[in-house]
Amino acid sequence: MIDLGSRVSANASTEAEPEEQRRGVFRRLRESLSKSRQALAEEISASLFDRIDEETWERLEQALILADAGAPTTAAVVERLEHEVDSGAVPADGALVRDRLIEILAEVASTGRARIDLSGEPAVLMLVGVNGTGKTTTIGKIAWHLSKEMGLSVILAAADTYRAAAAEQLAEWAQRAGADLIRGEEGADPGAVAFDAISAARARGADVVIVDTAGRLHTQSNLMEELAKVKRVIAKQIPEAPHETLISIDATTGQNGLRQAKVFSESVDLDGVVLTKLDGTAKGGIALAIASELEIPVKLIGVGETLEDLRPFDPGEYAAALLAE
Ligand SMILES: Nc1nc2c(ncn2[C@@H]2O[C@H](COP(=O)(O)OP(=O)(O)O)[C@@H](O)[C@H]2O)c(=O)[nH]1
Ligand SMILES: [Mg+2]
Repeated sequence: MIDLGSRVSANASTEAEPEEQRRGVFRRLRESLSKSRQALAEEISASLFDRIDEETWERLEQALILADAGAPTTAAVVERLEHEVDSGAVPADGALVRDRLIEILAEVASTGRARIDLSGEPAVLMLVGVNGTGKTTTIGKIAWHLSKEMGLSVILAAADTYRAAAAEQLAEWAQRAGADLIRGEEGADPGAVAFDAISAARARGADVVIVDTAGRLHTQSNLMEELAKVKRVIAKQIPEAPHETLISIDATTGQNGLRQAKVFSESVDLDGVVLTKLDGTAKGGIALAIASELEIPVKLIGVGETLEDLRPFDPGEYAAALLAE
């Protein structure tokens, strides 16, 4: 069960995930991160921390760079660990140094605001991001979870009105997820579609509206203006909305994804990142770069193409899945 936010946990049974289920989830996360694990393991071998010298830190640095953790984040992590070992704060024992590395990575990957806010009535979520990064798929997964697992009523808004295929694709996900769909004519004003979806949600007493948006227009500035406008239209109906503006970042693009997040965050306030396609990449370290360089929390991760392949991002679980033996 994904805990997407306060309303969900208030409605849902308060029992914690049974230990067995938790282990199963962790095993699957490890499997989805297997390419990143392998890439890291080539440098960070079982014996890397057994004898600690200059080469140890160089290899660790190399490993994190290859995993796309980014230069500033890598330098900070390595410096910190090296300092802790040199000063004796962490004993120079292979297993202990590795455990401490996992802790540091988990810290770097956390930003402290990871939950999805579903307290709005309706709660309005908006997905932005470059074409092909996984917006529509993620919306389908979130809708399915909210609707089928949490019993919430969900309306999807097809505000990517530039391609007829975009609305079609969202319609398919809506059907699978048991959500309603609001769409416009091809070329309709995206803001108007979002507006209609929120009106419909209010009229029907729906719990959540999720707005899909275009990922490409003639120019980047056109797209950014357009997204800012959709947000303004939404805010006219509900001043605090959208309650969550999430950017989807394709983990396989590594540092490129980081640049995309920077560009989008200059025009639209971002509340979080959905890091997709973690299942197919050796660049899983990008979560570290996003969290530490952008200070935008990674809230959800996509680990496959089916409805169930969405998980909340748990920094501790993630760091352990990447590096624990
Ligand atoms: N392996 C994998 N594929 C994904 C994931 N999320 C999305 N995809 C695939 O990425 C492609 C583009 O996704 P789409 O939702 O259409 O992207 P959009 O253009 O941003 O709406 C599709 O083929 C999806 O199946 C994921 O977490 N893992
Ligand atoms: Mg799409």
